[in-house]
Amino acid sequence: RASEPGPCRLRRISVAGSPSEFDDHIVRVLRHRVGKDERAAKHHDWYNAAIYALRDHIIDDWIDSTRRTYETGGKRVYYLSMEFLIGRLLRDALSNMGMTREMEKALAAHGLDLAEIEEFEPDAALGNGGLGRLAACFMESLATLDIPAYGYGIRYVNGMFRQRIDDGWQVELPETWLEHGNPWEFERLESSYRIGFGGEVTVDGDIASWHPAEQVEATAVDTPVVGYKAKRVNTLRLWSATALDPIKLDAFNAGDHFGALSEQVRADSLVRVLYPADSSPAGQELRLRQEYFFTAASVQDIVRRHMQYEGDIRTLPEKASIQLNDTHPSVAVAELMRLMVDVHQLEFNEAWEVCRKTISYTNHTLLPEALETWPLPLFERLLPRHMQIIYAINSRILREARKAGCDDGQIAAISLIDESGERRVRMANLAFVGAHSVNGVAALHTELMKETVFADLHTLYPTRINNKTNGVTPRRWLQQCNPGLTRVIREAIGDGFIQDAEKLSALNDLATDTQLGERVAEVKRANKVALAEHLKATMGIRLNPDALFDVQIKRIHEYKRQLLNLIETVALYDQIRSHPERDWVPRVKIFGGKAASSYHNAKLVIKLANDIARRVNSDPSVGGLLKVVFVPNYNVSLAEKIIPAADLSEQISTAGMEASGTGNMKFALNGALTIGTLDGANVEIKDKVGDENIVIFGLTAEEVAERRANGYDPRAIIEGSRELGQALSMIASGVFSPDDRDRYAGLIGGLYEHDWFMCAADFESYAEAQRAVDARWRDPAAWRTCAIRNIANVGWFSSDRTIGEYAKDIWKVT
Ligand code: HBZ
Repeated sequence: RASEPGPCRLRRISVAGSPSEFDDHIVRVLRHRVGKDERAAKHHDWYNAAIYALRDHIIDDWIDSTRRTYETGGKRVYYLSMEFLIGRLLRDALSNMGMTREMEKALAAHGLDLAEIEEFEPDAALGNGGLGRLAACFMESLATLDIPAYGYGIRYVNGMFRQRIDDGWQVELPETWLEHGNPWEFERLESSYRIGFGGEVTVDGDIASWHPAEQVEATAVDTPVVGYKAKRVNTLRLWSATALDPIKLDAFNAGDHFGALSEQVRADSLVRVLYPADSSPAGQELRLRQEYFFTAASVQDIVRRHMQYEGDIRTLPEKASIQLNDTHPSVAVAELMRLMVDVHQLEFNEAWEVCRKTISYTNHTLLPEALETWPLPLFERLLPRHMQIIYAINSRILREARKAGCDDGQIAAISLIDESGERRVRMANLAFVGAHSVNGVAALHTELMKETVFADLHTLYPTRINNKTNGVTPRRWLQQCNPGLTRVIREAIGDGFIQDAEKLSALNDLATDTQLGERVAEVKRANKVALAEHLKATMGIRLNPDALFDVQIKRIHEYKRQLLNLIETVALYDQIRSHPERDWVPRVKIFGGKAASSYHNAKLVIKLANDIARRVNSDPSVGGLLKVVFVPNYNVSLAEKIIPAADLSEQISTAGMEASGTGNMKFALNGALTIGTLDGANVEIKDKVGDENIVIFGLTAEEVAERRANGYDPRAIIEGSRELGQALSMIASGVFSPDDRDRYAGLIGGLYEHDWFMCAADFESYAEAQRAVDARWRDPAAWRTCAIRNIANVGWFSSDRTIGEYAKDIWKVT
């Protein structure tokens, strides 16, 4: 049997087993792989030894999983994503391997603390935000559900930038996560492919051939992804780039020392940085090159594997499902067609069938400015053969559309080429037509996809769009980040919920149980103390753990409306100063998030948060009733510390603009109350937890659209609200920026003029909702019941459920 231990297999150490075996293993690894003896080893050496030793165990399961897939000849899922925001892996791998206790004991034998060792691991920040983190949760759930899968992406040498706050301003520093090596990865030199760019296409009879002007080599670097209880270990395959001719010796010998290295420099640049914009495509040639580079390498790898085992490209859809995470890998449609038509000489129509049956596409945004398009001349210069294929696809599609009775307007909207100005290739349309399934990431988002960006394509292909509401892995986002709460839940209802999060619903029967309520509250308080200690140590700020911790952590974007939260914070500050005698609920307002480097208003919002924090935190008249904190360098590891400590989760985007959100799910799972708009997955969270266990405010998506269409006058609203007007004038007049009184004049002026994101329209209802939150807080027993009801009813938002739906409806894998 495939799962039988081979001769080299390590013996799995059970919890009951002797800790010294694993300890011996670590010490051996420390000597022979790290090259240190126990006495000379520094913390970092132990960190490496711990991971290498754990890895040895993982490898056995990894090899078993791979072998099992080959032997059963099952279908594989390929998740193509420009981003995988996996964060740290040690705790996740230990926990899913069931080896946390062994590791703790083994390290303790050397006077080391696992929690301390964990802090040495850099975050693998290979993503911007939700889209990249979703890919990471999906990889974990795929392994947990025992679905054979590969994640394909780019091994960025510099991931998401590190954010430093200098005098309140965001400063971007390079992320150097690979500086001290990466003990998790395996370079696979045998899996490498030549990726071409530019050049020309020749035709011989029916056969076209592309002769690229440049080529680089893509080499696979694999990281194991361990599922819960190590049922399966899948592969995250990230591509690195090297020049075919790293040093051109003739140039070098002729004295051109830089020119000799130019090819390698060009290759390096492909995998050097993650573009740090999460909503407006960079539109630069290097980005298109990155997209093609990783997509082509992945598709070639998939086709090679298929041909090696099946020998017939026409059976590809039976053995492979390729999921495109947004449009960044859309060019897969053209690349797969090119391989089938030009290399495997399939007839175009037959290839098109195979392509569509294999590929599916997930959309993550409706923001029109976020939809990727490429100038046609750039696309054609870089990928001339793909451009021809796209034209060929387009003519097929437009003929179909004509036949179906589409008018000129509809034809123009469906076309893969945007002809409205400078001609551009529409990557979303390419993905849509090249896929058999197009899904949104929350129910509302999916409906809006049908009504807005994809309205005409949806008319032509009415069954293609479907919904797959996002989810998060309960292993990382409950079990690992909140061991205290996990213990309390386990003692109440057993530990089935870790594998089947919907089992959390058993907590409903205990929602009013005083003892459970108190235990949940104790854990929350302990998590708040731990966060307060962390922020004391890292930022020097003192927080009262008995205050309400009110948290908004996510990318900084106008549609997410951190500004609305800040304006309300200022209004509250003003109120507390004016009426210090009232019974205020002490609050800590916690903000965190990065702004795209070129996003001026988002960076200004960060500065505003810091300016407000400085003023409010040093004002003795608020008497500690209000504290404002902007936590620098928000990332996955910080999320793991902050979310378990939150009382209130801010999910306040302008309705219709947040595709789903996934932070909203993590907070609720950890017992926070949500204050939010009817946007993205908030709508479904409300349905699950019930109206009385969430605080909803603001305009609906429909009302937002209606106001935008029929004229919206923010000035009138501002002038009609004393509280809002007062808060805005405090900000605009420089109360928080005495060193530069006009700093926020433009930002606030914009609210009077257009206020696209409707902060003014929603202010009053938001402020009222916040006071309703205060009222709830004053009744601790009711608050605890509400926290338990949230935990009990959001199990559905497990990425296991989401992946189960993809597997059944889209990929047809079991
Ligand atoms: O994807 C997010 C959505 O905003 C959020 O609502 C959703 O929950 C999440 C998962 O479905 N989108 C992103 O995070 N998008 C990006 O990070 C992004 C990155 C590069 C781009 C465009 C978008 O070029």
